[in-house]
Amino acid sequence: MAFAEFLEALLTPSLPILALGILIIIGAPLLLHIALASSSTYITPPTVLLLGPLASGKTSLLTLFERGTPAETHTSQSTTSVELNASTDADSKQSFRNHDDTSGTHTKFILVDTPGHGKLRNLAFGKLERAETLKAIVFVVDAAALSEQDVLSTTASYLYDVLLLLQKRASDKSKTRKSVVPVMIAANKMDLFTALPATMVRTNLEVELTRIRATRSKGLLDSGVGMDDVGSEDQDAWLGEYGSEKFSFKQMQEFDIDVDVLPGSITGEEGTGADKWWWWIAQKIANA
Ligand SMILES: Nc1nc2c(ncn2[C@@H]2O[C@H](COP(=O)(O)OP(=O)(O)OP(=O)(O)O)[C@@H](O)[C@H]2O)c(=O)[nH]1
Ligand SMILES: [Mg+2]
Repeated sequence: MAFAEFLEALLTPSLPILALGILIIIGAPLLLHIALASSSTYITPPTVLLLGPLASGKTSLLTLFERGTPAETHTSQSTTSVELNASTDADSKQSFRNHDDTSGTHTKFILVDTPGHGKLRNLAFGKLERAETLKAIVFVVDAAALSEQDVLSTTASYLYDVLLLLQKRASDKSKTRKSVVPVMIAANKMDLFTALPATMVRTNLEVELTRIRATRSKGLLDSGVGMDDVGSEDQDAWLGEYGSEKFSFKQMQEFDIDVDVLPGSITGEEGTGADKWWWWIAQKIANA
C-alpha cells in the first residue's frame, strides 16, 4: 500500500518534513501579503488638490463636481475630500455630470479642497507636501477681482509659494523617482462682466510673479549673508529661469511643470463653464 507508506513517512518526525512545515507556516502569510499588496484595490486613488486664495471658488467647484449643481458656501476652515470618477472616453460627453455613469473606462480620484485664508495656508501646504499620490493641482483664481492690486498680489504670492515648492521638489536630486505635478490655473467667475479674459489673467499673474521674485531675491541680498552664499541661497528662492528678466509660466517647463490657464465659471449657465476644467483633470489622472 503505497499511500499508507507515504502517510507514515509524512507523520514520522524527520528533518525534511519539519523544514517543509516551517516553510509553509512562514511562507503562506508572506505570499498572501504580497498578493494583496500588489492587487490594484489596495492602491490609493490619485489625488487632485484645489488651491487658491480666499473666496476664489474652490469649495463651490468641489460641490459642483460632487453634486452636479453649485451650492451656497462658507469660507472653509479645514480640508475636505471627495471621491469622484472621471472618464477620458471621447464619446462620454466630457462633463462632470456624468461621473455617476460608470460605464466605459473611469478613473477614480480624490479631489481635495483646502481653505484659502492666509492663516490656514499650512493646511494646504501640508496636503501638498504629504500627498504621495498627488497627480495634479488646480489653482483657482477669481478672474473678476484680479484687476484689483491687493487681490492680484495675494493671489500671486500664494501661487509663487506653490510653484517654488514644486520647483524645489523637481530639482531635488536626492529623489530618484520624481513625481511631476501639472498645474492648472482655473480663471473662475467668467460669468461676471468685470472678469479678465484668460490671457490677461495669465499676463497679470506673470507680471506680478516677476515683481515678487525681484523683491524676494533683493531681500536675500540685503539680509547680509556672505557674498559667496548669496549665489546658492538666492537661486533656491528664485522661481523659473535663473537670472531671467521676466518670469513666464513657460519657464516652469524647465522643471517639467506644465502650467495651463483655463477660463470657466461655476455659477451661471448651469455651471457648464466648468467642463474644460473637468476634462483637464480627467486627462491628467488618466495619463498618470
Ligand atoms: N459669479 C460667480 N460667483 C462665484 C463663482 N464661483 C464661486 N462664486 C462665489 O464666490 C464665493 C466664494 O466661493 P467659495 O467656493 O466659498 O470660495 P473658496 O475658494 O472655497 O473660499 P475659501 O474657502 O474661503 O478659501 C461664493 O459666494 C460663490 O458663490 C462663479 O463662477 N461666478
Ligand atoms: Mg472654501
